[in-house]
Amino acid sequence: MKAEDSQKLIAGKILRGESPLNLEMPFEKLEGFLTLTESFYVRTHFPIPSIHKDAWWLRVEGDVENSFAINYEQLLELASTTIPMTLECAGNNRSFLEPKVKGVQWGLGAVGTAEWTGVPLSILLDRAGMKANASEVILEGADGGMLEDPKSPPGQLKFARSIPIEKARADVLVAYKMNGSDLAPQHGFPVRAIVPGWYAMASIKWLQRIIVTDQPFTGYYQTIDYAYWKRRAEVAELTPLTEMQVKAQIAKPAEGDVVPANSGVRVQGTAWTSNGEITKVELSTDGGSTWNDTNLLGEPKPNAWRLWEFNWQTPAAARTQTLIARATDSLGRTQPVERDRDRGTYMINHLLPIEVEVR
Ligand SMILES: Nc1nc2c(c(=O)[nH]1)N[C@H]1C(S)=C(S)[C@@H](COP(=O)(O)O)O[C@H]1N2
Ligand SMILES: [Mo]
Repeated sequence: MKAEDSQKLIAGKILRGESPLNLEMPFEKLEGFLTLTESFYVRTHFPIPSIHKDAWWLRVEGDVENSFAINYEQLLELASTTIPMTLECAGNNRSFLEPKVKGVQWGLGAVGTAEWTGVPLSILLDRAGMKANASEVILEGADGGMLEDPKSPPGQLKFARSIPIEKARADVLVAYKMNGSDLAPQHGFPVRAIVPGWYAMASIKWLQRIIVTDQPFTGYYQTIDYAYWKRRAEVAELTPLTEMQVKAQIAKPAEGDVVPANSGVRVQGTAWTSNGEITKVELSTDGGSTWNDTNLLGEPKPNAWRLWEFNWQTPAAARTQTLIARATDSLGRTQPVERDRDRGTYMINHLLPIEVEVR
């Protein structure tokens, strides 16, 4: 794979699309455990809705005893919690797929970690009182429009996704702060969902409606887009994407970088998984022939990435070296060597070699 030379930068981020707006963090700019809001990738499907917080209401409805609406001021009065959490777009790393596939051509930077502050969704669900048959919660954003995809519904469509009741009650946040400040418009102002451990399409921005239901939700972004082929008795079924897959990424050095020969070079990156923690990140500097354990930094935090580093003693002679990182988690899961094509254009976590010039 080759570094792209002609990347257009907007305020330090790689422009992947103007309308809808898609911006990627150059991953070699990794700042530390937390990603600054101004560096954080942006993924939108429709124009960013402009919502005044005084005019915003969140409705909780469907299979509940008491449907209600809550405004911004009232939401901020409820008990809140703050957690660091990694958001990764399900299409992160797509530009490395061979053969090429459709979709935003993300490199390494459609991922970031921020501190999110919000009200546990369970508090709102308890207030509404879910009926006994409730099985899922649909989260709907205020953004929408018409799509050209012949498989999309004709007319207006809103961005919406569902999560099972157990997950909704467990750790989902109705968030109004990112890294200690009000959400920025592009990140979902005034309020977004934060669904820990799941690919970021579930973390609905510009949240305006929570619909409790006893039926599996089969909306466009649930079953046609953001779905993959899962085999049951060898029959492929379109299955909504859910949890992030275990992955390590190398931030520094970056693809094509020149590093000094016969020197100590610090290789740095991040690794994450869902539902467990990262227990090991290995690094190969010889294209996968031999592997070294790297140092995991800091403490593990649920559903947030872990920084790692390795002090690489570079060879004395000038040559191209291939670096590969490989993460393993506490559930014994590790990254596949080969791409599973049933995953379509999503869930890209097979091993990704990068080439570095030793000079
Ligand atoms: N309402 C709404 N929510 C959304 C989206 C969207 O287009 N509309 N995009 C989703 C996708 S695919 C991703 S990767 C994340 C991106 O969040 P960010 O822009 O804050 O990084 O938001 C998710 N939530
Ligand atoms: Mo995404």
